[in-house]
Amino acid sequence: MSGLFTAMAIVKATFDKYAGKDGDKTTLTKAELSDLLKAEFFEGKTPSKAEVDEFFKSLDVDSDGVVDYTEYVTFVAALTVICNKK
Ligand SMILES: [Ca+2]
Repeated sequence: MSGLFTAMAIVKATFDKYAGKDGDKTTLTKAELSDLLKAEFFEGKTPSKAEVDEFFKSLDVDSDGVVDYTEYVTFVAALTVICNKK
């Protein structure tokens, strides 16, 4: 298994882990995104409501109130570009 494939599997598994919390595995709600950010990006610290709102707004491209897998993957890809620039 290549490193890139492993990375993609992790990206997908992370989405599934948080998206399934409310019974709908296809989308992330704001509460689920908050949990994901807290565990995966803020290392256990709770992000502020303003930070969650800002993340959610930038992820929810079509403004339907939930983040679907395509929107989430777009976000991860953007993060990868940012990391590459550093
Ligand atoms: Ca959306």
